[in-house]
Amino acid sequence: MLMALVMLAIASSLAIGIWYKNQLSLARINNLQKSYQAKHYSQGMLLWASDILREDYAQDENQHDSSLDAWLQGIQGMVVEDAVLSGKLVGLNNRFNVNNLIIDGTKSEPHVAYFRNLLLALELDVNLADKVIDWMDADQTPELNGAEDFVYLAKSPSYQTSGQHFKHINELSLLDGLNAEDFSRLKPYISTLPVTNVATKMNVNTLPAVMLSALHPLITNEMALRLYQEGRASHLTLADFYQDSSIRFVLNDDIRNLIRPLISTQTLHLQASSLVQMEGSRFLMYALLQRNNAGDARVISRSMSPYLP
Ligand SMILES: [Ca+2]
Ligand SMILES: [Ca+2]
Repeated sequence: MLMALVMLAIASSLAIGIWYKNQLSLARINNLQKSYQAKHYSQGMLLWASDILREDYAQDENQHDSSLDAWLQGIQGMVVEDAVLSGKLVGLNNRFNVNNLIIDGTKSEPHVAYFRNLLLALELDVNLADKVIDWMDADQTPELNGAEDFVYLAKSPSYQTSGQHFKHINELSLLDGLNAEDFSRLKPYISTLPVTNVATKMNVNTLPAVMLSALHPLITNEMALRLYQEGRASHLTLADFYQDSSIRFVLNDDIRNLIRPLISTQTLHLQASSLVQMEGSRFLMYALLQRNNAGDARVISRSMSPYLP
């Protein structure tokens, strides 16, 4: 009798074990199916984004972008077969791309000058520019106020410079002399977009006033605020920007040529985010898009976390 009871107990625990295992693999398959489906929806939304961006330039003979553009509205809560989809596009050319400081292996002087002005305007240590350059340049010769490996190797724990462009904005927190408070002050104004032999440009229509004033010491805070137009600036071309009444008589041709390589009236880099909601699961995905002059966007990279903080 006792033996029979023990056998029954073993058999039923085995049965429960098998049933549990089956349930687990069913749940796993279900999850896998869902994430596969979510990926497809997210790719669909990227196609939608690239259509919208192409259409945006097709309908605009000046092919310019501002904070008033329709593509900024995104889509919210679109119901499809088995999911609810939301998608959003955010322009990234409203920040200074620190990777522009080294173009094609060489220091880019207009960008170095701009970054120094920006640091000054933000009341941050201007020597940081040299440290950013040393972090990226291939040599071990420090800039005047820079820091190469010997500075970082002396720290505890020790580490080294990367000798290449920044991959993520948080990498800057490793820079010598940049404390957490200063880094959080700088963070909203910079990006780490990939560059090869061509610098990325800042869209003057989407730059905050402090970044406009950093373009040149002759642009005062008052002028920058008028240029900014409370975020509604929408200059069609750079010529149009230079003709703005607030700076027209201040910037001569030499100054205009000096800052021309830094700026444009286009937003060519964007972050696309997609949220797919399916029976209690949420899938949030991000992609970095680069647009060509015809407005066509291609995906440079994908990520499960946002490109910008
Ligand atoms: Ca270096
Ligand atoms: Ca160096």
